[in-house]
Amino acid sequence: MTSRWRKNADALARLVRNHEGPLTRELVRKPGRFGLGQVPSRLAPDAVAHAVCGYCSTGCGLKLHLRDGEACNVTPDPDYPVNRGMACPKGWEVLSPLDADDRATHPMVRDADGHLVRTSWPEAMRRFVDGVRSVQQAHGDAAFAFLGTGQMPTEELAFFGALSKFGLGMVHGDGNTRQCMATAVQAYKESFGFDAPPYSYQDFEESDVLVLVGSNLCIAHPILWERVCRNPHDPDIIVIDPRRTETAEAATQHVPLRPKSDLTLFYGLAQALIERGCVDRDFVAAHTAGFDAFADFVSAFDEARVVAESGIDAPAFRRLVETIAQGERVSFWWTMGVNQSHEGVRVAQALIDLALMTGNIGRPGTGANSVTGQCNAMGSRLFSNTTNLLGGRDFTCDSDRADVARILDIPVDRIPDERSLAYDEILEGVREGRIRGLWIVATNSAHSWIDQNDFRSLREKLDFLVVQDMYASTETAEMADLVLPAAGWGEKEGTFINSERRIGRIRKVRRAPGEALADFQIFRLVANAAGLDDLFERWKTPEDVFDLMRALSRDRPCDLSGIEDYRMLEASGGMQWPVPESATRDGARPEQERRLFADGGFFHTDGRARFVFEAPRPVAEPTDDAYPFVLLTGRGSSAQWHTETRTGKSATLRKLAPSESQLEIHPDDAIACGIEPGGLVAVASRRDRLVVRARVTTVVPRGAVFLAMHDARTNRLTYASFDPYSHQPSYKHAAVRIESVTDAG
Ligand SMILES: Nc1nc2c(c(=O)[nH]1)N[C@H]1C(S)=C(S)[C@@H](COP(=O)(O)OP(=O)(O)OC[C@H]3O[C@@H](n4cnc5c(=O)[nH]c(N)nc54)[C@H](O)[C@@H]3O)O[C@H]1N2
Ligand SMILES: Nc1nc2c(c(=O)[nH]1)N[C@H]1C(S)=C(S)[C@@H](COP(=O)(O)OP(=O)(O)OC[C@H]3O[C@@H](n4cnc5c(=O)[nH]c(N)nc54)[C@H](O)[C@@H]3O)O[C@H]1N2
Ligand code: SF4
Ligand SMILES: [Mo]
Repeated sequence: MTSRWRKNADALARLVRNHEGPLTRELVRKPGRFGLGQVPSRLAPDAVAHAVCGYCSTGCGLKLHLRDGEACNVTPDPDYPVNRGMACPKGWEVLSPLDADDRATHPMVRDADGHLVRTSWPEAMRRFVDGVRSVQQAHGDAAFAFLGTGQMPTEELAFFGALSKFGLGMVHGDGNTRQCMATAVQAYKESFGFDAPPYSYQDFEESDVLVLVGSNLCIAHPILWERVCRNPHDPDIIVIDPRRTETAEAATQHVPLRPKSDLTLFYGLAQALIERGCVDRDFVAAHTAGFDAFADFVSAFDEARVVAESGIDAPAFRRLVETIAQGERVSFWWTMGVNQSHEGVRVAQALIDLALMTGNIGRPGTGANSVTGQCNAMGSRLFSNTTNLLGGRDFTCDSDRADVARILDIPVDRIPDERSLAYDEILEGVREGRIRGLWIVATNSAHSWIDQNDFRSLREKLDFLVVQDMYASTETAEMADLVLPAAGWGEKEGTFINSERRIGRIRKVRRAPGEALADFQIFRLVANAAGLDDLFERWKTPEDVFDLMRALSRDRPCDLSGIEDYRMLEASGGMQWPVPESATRDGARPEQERRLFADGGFFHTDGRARFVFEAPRPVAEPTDDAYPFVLLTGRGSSAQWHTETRTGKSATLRKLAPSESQLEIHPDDAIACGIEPGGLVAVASRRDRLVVRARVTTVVPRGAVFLAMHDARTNRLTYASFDPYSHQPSYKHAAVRIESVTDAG
């Protein structure tokens, strides 16, 4: 091990010397083993390292330019198959947030006076283990739960989930992917038999009709939009969104449907396509089940009903039908406008139904394609060990548990035989006193969860709250009893899985500040402090865990077993699952861009995809005379990321983002409410009221207003309702009232 970067490690060694124990002895003797104060010696000091970006699920390849062994600059990788030399502002600025002043640099514990004060790692670990054990002893093992993320490497997610459940005896754990992808997961599982987004980004370039539903690609996935712009077929681009977003503006057709009327629209679309004879009968007969019942069901959705319920006029609806009917390679793409809905699973499945019935799947430029959100949402779906058992398995299935026990070489009774509660159910457990402790890692729940006033009221019901984050200043860290300082992207090793199922590598090219440790190393410390070294004997490095993931995925739809090591990944420009061993035998390599279902075979045991459908349901909080507007929320700009703990620390990104949050409101509504452009306006729901500047614009339709989620106040207004199948929060519908306020008010 190189000793060049020992300064921090020596400081730590001094700090922990007084707390001799098995854990601290190793930290003191071999701090490098925990990655402390070091960047990998394998990289030449002035080399260029390659890594995928740490923000969105596009997964752009970046070149990290090193000086004296540490990254000092970033450029997009021209050879990476995803972005081909492009990056959005967040990618260019990915290093800046690492240098922020408010990084968590040492563990902190809440003292008797209620202040968070600095402590040592050994003491932090003691507190951690005591805190977990005392809750579990008093209230049972299941009384401690965890909330994770789609923003850590898969190796860390797998370790976190395995440690919590198989090691510490927790039963319930979920993550921020519940807020994001749960709907797509559920939809794919029911329709295809496995959670498998079928596409490759090449499909953006090969379609002749692209249908983007509830997806503001220009803002949220700018480089995917660039891929659309490279499409040489002069495609029709249809954006289905109540707002005239940047993406809608750039499209060839904007379908401004009424919020939450998607299901009626898509069933009506299916009915119109059936009437026109657009069904691919051969495909439907050979590869699907349930079409006749579906056709029968949608016959009630005629044009008049679509027009009445969605607010789209008849000519616009006919043009939509016509465009799709004439398309030879039609692709359907959806994001949060679909997933974050009270009936999102059925809406996603309506898009899958449309693709299946028209035979638009498995061929170039087609598909029913969920665009993921966070850099590793896909990794968390497969390996976070939360609601699915590792590798997309089922906790309640005896043979699945036996497989995992055998592969990991652990006793099978270490694996819970019940399904984990979802995020919302875990919080209900807190409310009812069944869950008394939470370990929150890499998600800022106290900003991002729906209905914040309610969320915050639950804090006092927790006996012990641990928050593990890069920053000590997040809304959630400030509520914690114990804060564990984590290294971030760029300060650790591992892999992410992007939207098109591509596994890409991230690299350690920076020292983490102070005593912050990679989450992986924190999990090792926890395992050690809890006396679980034997159980996690094989989990020493991220690459060890990658090997376990290969074994866990063998012969499953998400097979990674053919990826021999990280080097193979890097040399191939990332690899899309599945990569079975046969695909890389004797030096062979799979094609660089691949889609699923080319052979029409789906993952249900009979090989057939299912048509799934259900009658539309009313929203949970409809508008009325007192609260006449629909509040929509979402991404504000390409320079802002979620709760802004990272992007808010880049001066460049701050300049690219609005200087304060603004309420988008239609000019007619502004006039009716007496609101001036740029004036202050109060937005009130039944839960709270906040004052913001008005942005008077036709981006939003009459009757709806929009607030970006980046403002911590936005979720004080949202209404906590959920899709019943996916438990995903419906962030994009709450009833609000608008009032003008004077500048003094
Ligand atoms: N710059 C930036 N990029 C990001 C992120 C970020 O925070 N900042 N976050 C990442 C993550 S985790 C995610 S999940 C993605 C999200 O990416 P997107 O889903 O594209 O972003 P949103 O703005 O949340 O929502 C998309 C659109 O849904 C529309 N919508 C609202 N209600 C409805 C409806 O009822 N029907 C339809 N059809 N549309 C509706 C909204 O008007 C909005 O324009 O972005 C990723 N990329
Ligand atoms: N109103 C409204 N609310 C929404 C949405 C919406 O559209 N509208 N969208 C929802 C969606 S799709 C999402 S994905 C969520 C996102 O919600 P969050 O997950 O809460 O958002 P982030 O700001 O990305 O939080 C990630 C946290 O992890 C920390 N972090 C980053 N990297 C690391 C790491 O490597 N290790 C550790 N330990 N910490 C790290 C960051 O500092 C930050 O505090 O928000 C949801 N909330
Ligand atoms: S599009 Fe996404 S992955 Fe690409 S540079 Fe921007 S944030 Fe990073
Ligand atoms: Mo998300």
